[in-house]
Amino acid sequence: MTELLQKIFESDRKALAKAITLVESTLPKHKKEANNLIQDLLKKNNNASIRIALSGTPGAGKSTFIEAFGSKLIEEGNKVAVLAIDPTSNKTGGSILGDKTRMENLSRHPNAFIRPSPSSLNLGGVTAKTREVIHLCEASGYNIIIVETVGVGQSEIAAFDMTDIFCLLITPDSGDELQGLKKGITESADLIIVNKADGKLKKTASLAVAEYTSALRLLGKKNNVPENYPKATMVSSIDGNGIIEIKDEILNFINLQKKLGFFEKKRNQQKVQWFKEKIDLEIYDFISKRNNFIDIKNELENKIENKEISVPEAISYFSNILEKISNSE
Ligand SMILES: Nc1nc2c(ncn2[C@@H]2O[C@H](COP(=O)(O)OP(=O)(O)O)[C@@H](O)[C@H]2O)c(=O)[nH]1
Ligand SMILES: [Mg+2]
Repeated sequence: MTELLQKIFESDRKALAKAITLVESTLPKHKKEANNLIQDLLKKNNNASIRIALSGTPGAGKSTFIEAFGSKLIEEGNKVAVLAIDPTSNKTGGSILGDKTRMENLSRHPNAFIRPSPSSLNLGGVTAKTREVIHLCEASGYNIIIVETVGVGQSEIAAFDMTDIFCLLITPDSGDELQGLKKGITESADLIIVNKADGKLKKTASLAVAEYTSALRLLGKKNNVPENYPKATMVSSIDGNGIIEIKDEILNFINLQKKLGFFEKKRNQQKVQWFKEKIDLEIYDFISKRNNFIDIKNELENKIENKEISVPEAISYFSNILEKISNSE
């Protein structure tokens, strides 16, 4: 075992941060080192972790919820890691600052680890690395991993693909999500959490829970999910009402998943997914570096933009190049 890995197992925060930097590096040398590290780590680590996805539109209260929920979990002796997949985070650079203040207790607590999304990578890259970061955190003793994501398309699916339970956080008056649910868009949710159930919004929140509950019933039973799930419930992240119930709900869901064999099954499928993502990136990298494909592609893109060439013309130009190469091989 390398010294770095030893330190990770000893819950050394600096070692964990260093390993994450290594995993996120795009240098070929680092990629190899990172893969070896994860390979060794998986041989030793037997941390029984829970991986929770928390999705929601900006302003739904994700950070506030994580602060309350994470603090509760830590109080009970857990170690909590919060990782973000947010493809928009490089545009809204300010949000990390906001998060630090909204997660004041958590961001200072020795048993919490908060890692914002790496902003310089494309989404595929972010997700492939987040999986590895999850393993690093688990080896470092974090037994509850929260993957936070903004509730939009690809990143939501990515979070779903690397966690054991998918929680959708919404505000009481967000009719959009209800429409989405009816259309099956938000059907990946195992738990719908109506946040801000306090003050003036409390009544609206309980109405929303009732609406979501009946919408979920209409959707019918989901495959590979226990009886009575997905479920809708409510919380106030500010006054803390409902936090314990949500924690129990999540643990109950995980226990049932384990009993039914779905937990193991899902994690195994996620391993295959991890491999596929990684290899697809490798293949793309390998191919695009050969024969200056990237240069040719960029040149064609420019020509299309300048109306010098039509899209089908550009496609056929590129196909011809590929054909010539494969004929000469
Ligand atoms: N009344 C009320 N406001 C909340 C609650 N949770 C979050 N908020 C507020 O909603 C706003 C957005 O919260 P934030 O956690 O930053 O949302 P995020 O963008 O999803 O991370 C902030 O002004 C919070 O104070 C809650 O349970 N009740
Ligand atoms: Mg936030």
